Amino acid sequence: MKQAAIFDLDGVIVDTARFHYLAWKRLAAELGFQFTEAQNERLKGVSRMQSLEYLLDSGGLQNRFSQEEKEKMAARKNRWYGELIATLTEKDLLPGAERLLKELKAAGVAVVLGSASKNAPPILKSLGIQELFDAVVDGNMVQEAKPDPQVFTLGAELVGIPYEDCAVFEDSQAGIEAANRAVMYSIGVSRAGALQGCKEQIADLSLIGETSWYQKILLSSSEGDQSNV
Ligand code: B16
Ligand code: MG
Repeated sequence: MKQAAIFDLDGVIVDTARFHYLAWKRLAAELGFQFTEAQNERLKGVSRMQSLEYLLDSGGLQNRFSQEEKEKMAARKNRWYGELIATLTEKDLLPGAERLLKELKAAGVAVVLGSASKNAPPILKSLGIQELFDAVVDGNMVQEAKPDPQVFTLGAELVGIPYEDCAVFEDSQAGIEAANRAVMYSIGVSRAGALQGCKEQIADLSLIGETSWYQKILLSSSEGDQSNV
């Protein structure tokens, strides 16, 4: 394998962002303030504890709680989130995700997961797509959260591909920054507005054919197959 495609999970392969939002909103309501979808954008891609800091900040409650209290709040949010993700099935895969993963595998591109989520393993299981990944990096395996590039660089190392031969698919600004810091090719996947600094952006993975990355990697690999016939 000469290339790797590293996929973020929440917001790229599956729409769990709405579940994160519902669970954080419920915590905000308990704490006595409203939390909007626009405020939730800042939480995408960042770790659970950093998300909690942003949430408390948006409610004007920063520096009010001890570490122990914050850990209890994050655990409560994660319990609610866990109840929501338990309902996921393969029907919740985002458009084009499964097809692209299979196509890449067939073309000999290493397929890697690079997610900040500590819940990634049960989510992949519910979606029934674990076997499509050559390597999985999740929030349990890294010390530094996005925008630190560790989640992506570890993924590249696990499949033995140089960073410059990796493309990263990401829906969050923190993730695009992490990919760029690793000097990987960053492809934004979002319909929620422009992601700053990505090399290309598509609304969802079903539109991958519009990217020059796809033309270069997948079309050239299938032309190679033809010439070998
Ligand atoms: P958890 P990704 C990220 O997943 C989410 O985008 C982010 O909103 C969440 O806070 C983070 O995982 C941690 O998730 O609480 O499940 O460990 O987008 O990197 O796949
Ligand atoms: Mg994401």
